[in-house]
Amino acid sequence: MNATDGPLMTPWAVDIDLVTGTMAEPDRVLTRKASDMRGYYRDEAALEQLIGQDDPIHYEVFEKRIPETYGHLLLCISKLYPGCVGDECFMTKGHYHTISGTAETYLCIRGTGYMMMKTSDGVCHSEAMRRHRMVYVPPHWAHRSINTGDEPLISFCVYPADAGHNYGDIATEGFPRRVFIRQGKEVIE
Ligand code: S6P
Ligand code: ZN
Repeated sequence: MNATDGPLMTPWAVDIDLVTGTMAEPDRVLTRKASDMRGYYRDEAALEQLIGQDDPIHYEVFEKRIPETYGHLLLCISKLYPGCVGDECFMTKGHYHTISGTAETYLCIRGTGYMMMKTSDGVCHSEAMRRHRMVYVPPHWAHRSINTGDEPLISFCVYPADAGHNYGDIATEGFPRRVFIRQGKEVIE
């Protein structure tokens, strides 16, 4: 396959505020609320309580419109709000890429937390996320962001445009480790 297949794209640029973590004029905003997260947290009753209160936004993904085809790169801002379900920190659903052999970079712009990663044979690895730290998610690793702080955890992500998202396997398998805040301290178990 040739990366120049298809119509020639005109070069373009986007402004990203590295202090606030805001992308100017995104083409698409994906929003996940507490009610989209059923099945992901340990304390299901606490999640239902949260949904019943005001069903808060867990995270938003701000994207530019880019063809999801070989040769292009997708870029987005991932904004994960602070909070807990029971004592478990807010997190993204997490996914493998559908083309599992594709990597991803996460440059953390703001906030603190973890990138939790796992392979299909159950090996787990986490990397701390904090401002100005870049996490490299290698091919074949499922990945989930977890916010342990009290401000949004914001990252700038770049990955192959044809990678795709496989949520189904993680929805079934889960991750071997979860992150909690207990008595003001992080607990990973
Ligand atoms: C895409 C990249 C991020 C996530 C976003 C939300 O490959 O990893 O943009 O989509 O952080 O997470 P999730 O697991 O719900 O897609
Ligand atoms: Zn990804």
